[in-house]
Amino acid sequence: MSDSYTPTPADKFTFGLWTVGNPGRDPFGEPTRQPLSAPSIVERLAGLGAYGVNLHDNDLVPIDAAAAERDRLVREFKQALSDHGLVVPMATTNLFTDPAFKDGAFTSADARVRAYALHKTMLSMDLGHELGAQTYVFWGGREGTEVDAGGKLLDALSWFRDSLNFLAEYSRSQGYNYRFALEPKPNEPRGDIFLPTVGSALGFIATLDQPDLFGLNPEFAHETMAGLSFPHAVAQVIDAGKLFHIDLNDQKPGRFDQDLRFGAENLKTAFFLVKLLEDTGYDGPRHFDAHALRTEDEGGVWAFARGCMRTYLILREKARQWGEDAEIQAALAAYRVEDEELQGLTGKFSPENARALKRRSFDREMLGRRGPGLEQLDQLTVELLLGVRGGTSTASQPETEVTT
Ligand code: GLT
Ligand code: MN
Ligand code: MN
Repeated sequence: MSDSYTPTPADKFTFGLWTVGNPGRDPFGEPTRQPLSAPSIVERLAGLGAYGVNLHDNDLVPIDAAAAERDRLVREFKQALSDHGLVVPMATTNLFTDPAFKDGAFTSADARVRAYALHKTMLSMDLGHELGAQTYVFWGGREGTEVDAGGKLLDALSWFRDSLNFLAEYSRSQGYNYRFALEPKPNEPRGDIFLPTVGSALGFIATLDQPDLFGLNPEFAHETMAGLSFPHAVAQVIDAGKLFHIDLNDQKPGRFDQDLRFGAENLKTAFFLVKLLEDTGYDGPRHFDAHALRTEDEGGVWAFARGCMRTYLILREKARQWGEDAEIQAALAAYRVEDEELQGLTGKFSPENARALKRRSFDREMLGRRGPGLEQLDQLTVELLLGVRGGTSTASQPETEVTT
C-alpha cells in the first residue's frame, strides 16, 4: 500500500548495512536472526524507497578476507547498488570489534595499535571512495578508558588529533576530498569515551589543522544517553555550520545505547528535530542508525525500516501543518515580543548604543509579570501531534448522513 508517507529516494533516507543487518546479538544473548547478505539488503532497502546504504569496511569485507574474496564481495555489492539504484553516501571504519582495539585505536597507548588504526582506516577510505562515499565518519567507540591510571588523557587527545590530521591529508593527497564527521557518544562500550558530546567534538575540531574539513555526525541516542536534548545539540551544530551527517534513532535516557526505531520513544522531541532539519534546509542524508528489536524476525526488520522512514515523513507533514496553523502562529507571534527601537540599540555595539541603553529605564516588574503563553503553545503542538487539529481532525469533518 502506498500513501503520502511512502518514502522515495528524494527523501534521502539511508541505513547502515550494520543496522538492518543487525542479527540481534546483545551482551547477554546470541543472535536471534540469520545474517543478511549486503546485496540482499540493498535490494530490500531499494524496494522500500530508501536512497542509500552506508557501511563500515568490515560490514562488507571480513577483517581477514583474502584479496580475491574482497574483490568478489565489492563487485557483487556494486552490482546490487547499480541494479537497484542505491548510493553509498557515507563510509566508516570498524575500529572497535577486533581485540587489537580493546584499549582504543587512534588513542591506544600502544604506538603499534595507533599505526594499525591508521593503516586500516586508509584502506577503508580507499574502499569508501571506490563506492562513491563523500562523507567519512569517525565514531570512536573504543577511544576512551575505564580507569585513568594509565595517565593518557592529554596524550589521547593529541594522538587523536595527529591521526585525524594525517587522514585529512591522506584524503587530499589521494584526491578523495572527503568531508569528515565526528560522532560523539558519552560511554559504551568504554566506561568513558573521549569527546563525549556534540559540544566536546565542536571544541576539538577547532584544534585540527584543517577544521573546515571536519564536522559532526550527531546521534539522537547518544546525546539522550548523556541526558542532553538532541534538538538543542543539533541546533548548535547547525549554527556552527557543521551538520555534515546525522544519525536518527531513539532512546530512553539513562539506559544502554538502545538504537530504537526513530520516533519509538520521544515523539515530541523527534517532531522538533524534524522541524529543525526541515526549517533550516538540511539537505544531507537522513541516516537511521538503529536496529530492529532483538525479539523480531526478518519481517520485523523491514517493518522497523519502513517505520523509521514513515515516522519521519509523518512528522515532516506535521511540521508543515504547524507552520500553517493560524492559532499556533498567533501564539508564537505573541511569545516573541518585537521592539524595533530596542533591537536597533542591542544588535551591535556602538558607543552611542551603549550610552542610550544605559540611560534607558525598564519596567522590570511588568517584564516579570508577563506570561508568555508557552503552556498554550505547547498544548496546541501536542494536540496537533495527536491528530485532533487541522486536516486530520475528525471534529472538523462535516457529518455524513447515514441512510438506512
Ligand atoms: C555503531 C555505533 C554507531 C555508529 C556506527 C558508526 S557503529 O553501531 O553504535 O552509533 O554510528 O561507526
Ligand atoms: Mn547508538
Ligand atoms: Mn551512530
